[in-house]
Amino acid sequence: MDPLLQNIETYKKEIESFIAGDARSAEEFRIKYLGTKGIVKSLMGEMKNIPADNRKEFGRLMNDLKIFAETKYESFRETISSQHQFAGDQMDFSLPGDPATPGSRHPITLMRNRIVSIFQRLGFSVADGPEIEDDWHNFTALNISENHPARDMQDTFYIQHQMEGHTDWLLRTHTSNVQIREMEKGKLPIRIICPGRVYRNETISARSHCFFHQVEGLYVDEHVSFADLKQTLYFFAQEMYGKEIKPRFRPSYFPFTEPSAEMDITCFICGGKGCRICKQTGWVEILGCGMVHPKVLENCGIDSNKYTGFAFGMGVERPAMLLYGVNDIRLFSENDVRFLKQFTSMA
Ligand code: 2NM
Repeated sequence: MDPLLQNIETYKKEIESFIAGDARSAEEFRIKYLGTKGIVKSLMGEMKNIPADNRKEFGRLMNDLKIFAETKYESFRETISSQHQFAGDQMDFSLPGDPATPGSRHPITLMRNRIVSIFQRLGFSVADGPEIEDDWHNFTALNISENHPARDMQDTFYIQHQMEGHTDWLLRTHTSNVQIREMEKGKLPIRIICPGRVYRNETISARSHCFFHQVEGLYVDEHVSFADLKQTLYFFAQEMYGKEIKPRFRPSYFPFTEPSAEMDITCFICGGKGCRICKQTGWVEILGCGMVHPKVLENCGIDSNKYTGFAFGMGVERPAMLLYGVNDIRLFSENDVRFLKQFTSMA
């Protein structure tokens, strides 16, 4: 047999056993056998060297070989495109994309940011401090006496541990420890807003939890007055609850302020007519406040004859429950994404 015909047989066997599992090896196959410089083309070029008698036979075999290779190549393409829908030029750009699943801010974070940003616009800067605190910064410096009920085991979580040479550690019951630490630094004036988590030994229910969030504020300078306090907090309340609200300050008592007051606003649900939220009174309490007690200033090394200050504190959970319509405080700490993702688009 003519060695060229022999060759055709060999290539046919080679093609038969060729395996192309992906687009790249299918393309290698195409270039090797069917390309412009491929085997089929170059064998065709041998036609002129074939004795005239054999040319017809050679031509037939070559045609078979070419069709054989083309069929094989087509079958590779079909298998690959059914296996890899997205491979190379098989990409279908009309298919919908994978949905993006962005996270969302926690409702307590949203409410805290809302409160904090109002005070930032008034020139307050954010300060923070430790949640594990000593007796001095949480109680004593704040003029809270040794026998005050807040110090009771029933109200405060104490920590049984010796650190930094003493054992009177506790979980802070308010963020006032941050204000004490700022005043102790001795740089005046001070205008700070202190958001953070606080702990109280309370029975957990739909309305109260053993940890929750507070925002407290402090302004210390020469000539800071109760009028400054009222105007600052009135501005805050209007930004927070609506321009139409009216404020009211009721005398109150805190060991760390004198005088002390509770601030109410006309109910932002019923406008003061009386409803379930304001318990038919037309008023809702939104925060506690007062002029920093001279003893507290002196405890922090500030001259109370030269400087005065006002301070205030409010919870974050209660306004979050009222404004976002949440009826159980425990939802905030259960981290159920079905609950949390509802706040994606809120302020
Ligand atoms: C409140 C109410 C009134 C307060 C006082 C101080 C400090 F450290 F300056 F003395 N920090 N926070 C304060 C005053 C907190 O929360 C209801």
